[in-house]
Amino acid sequence: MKILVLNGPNLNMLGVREPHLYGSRTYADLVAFIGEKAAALGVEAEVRQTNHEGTLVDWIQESRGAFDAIVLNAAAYTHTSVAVLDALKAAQTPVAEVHLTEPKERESFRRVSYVAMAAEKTFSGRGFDSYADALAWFASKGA
Ligand code: DHK
Repeated sequence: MKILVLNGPNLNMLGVREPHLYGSRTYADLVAFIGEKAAALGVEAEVRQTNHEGTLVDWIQESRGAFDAIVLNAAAYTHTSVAVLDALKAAQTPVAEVHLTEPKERESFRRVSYVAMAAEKTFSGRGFDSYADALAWFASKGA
């Protein structure tokens, strides 16, 4: 099974940005963590990060037919991007939404999730383990 793991804006700043919320581990640590979890589950994970909404849209479109599933942390675009939602609907690649934090317990503007409108399931509030949970869920159900 091939899973595309997409990370949105500012996740490249992990380890530096608001460590009281996002932790002290870096984006490189996250990529290594996902690689280890994927190998243990026997799935293939390709991990990408961008700060640009259009790039996220391009990658979601390109996933169609090329990947079995998307694990998506669209970061701030989760709460703003109709373009990301439309791309997810167009691509029709099964999607799991992930977040390191629990957005619903933060500021009110984080309570809306456009990604959730297309995602099969949301995994949040468990730091890096939110990604592990999403990978394990796709691995167990066979995407
Ligand atoms: C990451 C972000 O950058 C925020 O904009 C989201 C998400 C939450 C996270 O918890 O991984 O609101």
